[in-house]
Amino acid sequence: MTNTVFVLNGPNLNLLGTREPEIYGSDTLADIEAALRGQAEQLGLAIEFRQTNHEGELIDWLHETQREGAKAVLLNAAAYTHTSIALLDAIKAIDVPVIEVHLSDPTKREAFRHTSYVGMAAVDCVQGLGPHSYSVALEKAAAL
Ligand code: CA2
Repeated sequence: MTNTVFVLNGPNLNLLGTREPEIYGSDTLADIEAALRGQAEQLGLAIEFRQTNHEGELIDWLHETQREGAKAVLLNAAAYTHTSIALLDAIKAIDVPVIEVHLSDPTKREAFRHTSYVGMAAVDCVQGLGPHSYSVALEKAAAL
């Protein structure tokens, strides 16, 4: 196993910081990445930080984490969280532990966000803390 933690971000998160700050805060994804890199250095971890708007690419990347022997995955699958059985199957198909991450708390929002397919296979979940969700999730990954 390597000391690399993959941080995988799903659709529309490239637009973070541009809209709905009352829900998601005003940090951009680049801000979150920078903070996480600093924290990872302290923890002796390497970070592979990515974002895609494509479901299949998230699945390819999950498979890649297995080939690369990643320590863990932090996964904010965004809306695919609530729709993608393919993502659920991909998480179940790898041995790498996946921690589900959300900026907001989907369980306190619309009913269609209450189902998480990612959560059915993830080892843990951190949500509702804004960008700090990523930081708490990285601490949890370090402790795995
Ligand atoms: O709270 C989260 O992190 C979510 O994963 C964010 C997703 C949403 O579908 C999930 O239910 C919860 C939405 C990501 C879209 O992010 C944007 C933020 C600001 C501006 C545009 C997109």
